[in-house]
Amino acid sequence: MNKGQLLYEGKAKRLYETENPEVLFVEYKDSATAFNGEKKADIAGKGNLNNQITTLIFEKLQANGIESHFVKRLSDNEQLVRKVEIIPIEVVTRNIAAGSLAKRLGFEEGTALKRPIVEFYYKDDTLGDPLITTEHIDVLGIATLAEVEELYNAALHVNEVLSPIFATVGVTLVDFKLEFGRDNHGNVLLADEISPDTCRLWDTKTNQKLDKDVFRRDLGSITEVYEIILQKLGGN
Ligand code: U5P
Repeated sequence: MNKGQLLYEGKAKRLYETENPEVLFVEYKDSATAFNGEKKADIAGKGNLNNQITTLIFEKLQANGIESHFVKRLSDNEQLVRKVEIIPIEVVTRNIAAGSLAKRLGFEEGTALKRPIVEFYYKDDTLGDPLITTEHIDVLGIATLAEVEELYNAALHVNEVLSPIFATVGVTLVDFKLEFGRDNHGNVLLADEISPDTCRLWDTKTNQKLDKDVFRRDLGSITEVYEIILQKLGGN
């Protein structure tokens, strides 16, 4: 499968066409960004780590009956995925209060929530990815109500599968962000990546942060902690 024309360059990945109109080539970049792109750095090896971690997670989800756009990993920083049109909603699921939930509602970071919460954010850099309700999504025509329900249920299902996978290797899945897309037939499919860039992962015993908060908050080397996650998930 050859890399064709560059279709899209995001903060962490580049997407290329292939000769197959249903399949795209994804290249993971060695860049880290936070706070809507205000903080940026090039971090050697990060693309490789996220490509490997995302691969392992999508494979584990598939083994548990959750399909995604993932087709296969091709190299250190490249993978093939099914082509979808991304729905501009970030679906965030939370088990423990942290990040913007702690900040916005005054929860103490680390407070266990009595049940998982699913939130929707409108993916729009100029608006700063605001929290958005089901009604906003419907009225703005971003997705149908049936699709919103599908995203909600899919997010909880992913949480049910991933939380115990992380728990058995001593990691707490605090929260995570998912993205979905529509394929050529209009089916909604889990897409993008699932990695320490898009999840909060805490060492269950020590509460050490093993995710992008290490970069956001200048807590040390992110490649060191991403490497720990990769090892724990069975990578090498
Ligand atoms: N998140 C992303 N991308 C974003 C915003 C948030 O992946 O643009 C992830 C964070 O890494 C965290 C979760 O795991 O969504 C909730 O983030 P926050 O709303 O607490 O900042």
